[in-house]
Amino acid sequence: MVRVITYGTYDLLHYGHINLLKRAKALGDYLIVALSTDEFNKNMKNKVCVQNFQERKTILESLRYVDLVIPENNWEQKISDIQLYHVDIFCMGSDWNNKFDFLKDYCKVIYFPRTDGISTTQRKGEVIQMFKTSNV
Ligand code: C2G
Repeated sequence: MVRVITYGTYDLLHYGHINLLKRAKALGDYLIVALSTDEFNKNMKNKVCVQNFQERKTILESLRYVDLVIPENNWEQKISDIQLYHVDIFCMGSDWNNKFDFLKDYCKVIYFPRTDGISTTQRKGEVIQMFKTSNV
């Protein structure tokens, strides 16, 4: 069984996220997503999520591509995660190109081209704009 892991916030899930998860799962048989906790997002990633950890976890667990969701609490847990879950392949989108090459000592490292034209930040802006221009 080839085990794959990837990390992220996955707030306001969109097709860029799905493209990543689909390709990640296609690398092997079992996909683990290490999902950034609310504390990690707030304190270390300077991200404020629309959806809390439990909501984002529930959504990811419902996807056909995802087999297990674990918490991402800090930047330093990747090596221990890879060892603990016997991971064969680590993958991320290309906005993280080369940032995790140090993991090559522990497993295969793959960066997928990021999906253009979509981001959670863009989605937030679109919703704000909608409310500004409509009279809802
Ligand atoms: N992604 C993508 N295309 C997009 C948007 C995101 O391929 N248009 C990918 C990212 O490259 C990442 C994953 O989807 O691999 C999740 O994206 P985010 O939720 O933005 O994750 P991020 O904040 O980059 O957290 O330790 C690593 C961090 O937790 C990664």
